[in-house]
Amino acid sequence: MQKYLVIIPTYNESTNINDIIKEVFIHARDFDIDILVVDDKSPDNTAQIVKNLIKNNYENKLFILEREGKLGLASAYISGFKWGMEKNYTAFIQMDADFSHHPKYLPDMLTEMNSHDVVIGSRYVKNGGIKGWGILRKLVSFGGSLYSRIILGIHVRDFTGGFNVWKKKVVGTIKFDEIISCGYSFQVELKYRAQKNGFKMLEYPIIFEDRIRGKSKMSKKIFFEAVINIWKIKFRLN
Ligand SMILES: Nc1nc2c(ncn2[C@@H]2O[C@H](COP(=O)(O)OP(=O)(O)OP(=O)(O)O)[C@@H](O)[C@H]2O)c(=O)[nH]1
Ligand SMILES: [Mg+2]
Repeated sequence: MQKYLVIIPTYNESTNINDIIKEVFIHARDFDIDILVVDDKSPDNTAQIVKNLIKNNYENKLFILEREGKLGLASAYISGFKWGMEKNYTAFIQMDADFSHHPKYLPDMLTEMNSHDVVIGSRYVKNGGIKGWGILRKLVSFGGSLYSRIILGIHVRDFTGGFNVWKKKVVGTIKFDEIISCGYSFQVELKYRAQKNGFKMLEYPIIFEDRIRGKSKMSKKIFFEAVINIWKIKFRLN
């Protein structure tokens, strides 16, 4: 029996976290699934909401890793992967807390894992797309994937997306100590490493919807870090 771990990093997601957890369990009810929330000491008490859910609804199904402060998306995922690798999970799902990655896609994405090592929730394949973003944000995102694709010379259409499923054996090949990225280029780096290691990848179409509640953590600093890191990924990983 396959056992999956959904890893949800959070920073100030108190308006979303309760609903996203419930919806994940509802949509993925035909799968054996646990959720790990990795919270970076959110000042809005996201962690407390999760702890109440653990106590009242989802003991032994829902878990929380509480970190000392806002340490970034990449290290949140690395902590989550490390936590899960020591346990008996067959695959890991990365997703945001803000409903941009809708849990309704989980059953189909998990079914595809029967014949693939990595499934990427992809906005840039047929039937995929984005709702609610202005032209600038769309350009930044699509440009980011195109930029990564050209520089790294690898054919992944949605390089920057953060809704992905990874088999344990794929995560097992990633040396966490050597990860270059801190923020959003982490997604690019993981996909590049997996592709170079010859794993079987599928881009499954998703409609990404802009968050309705809570605030984005995307900043200019994070954006420029990603632009530079793609070059580091190219030269250090060859
Ligand atoms: N633990 C942790 N989670 C983070 C950090 N930065 C962002 N997140 C979470 O990572 C997910 C993605 O962040 P978002 O702010 O939605 O970023 P985004 O999706 O690129 O931007 P928007 O589309 O504008 O929402 C969300 O669940 C955030 O709460 C961080 O430093 N630490
Ligand atoms: Mg988001």
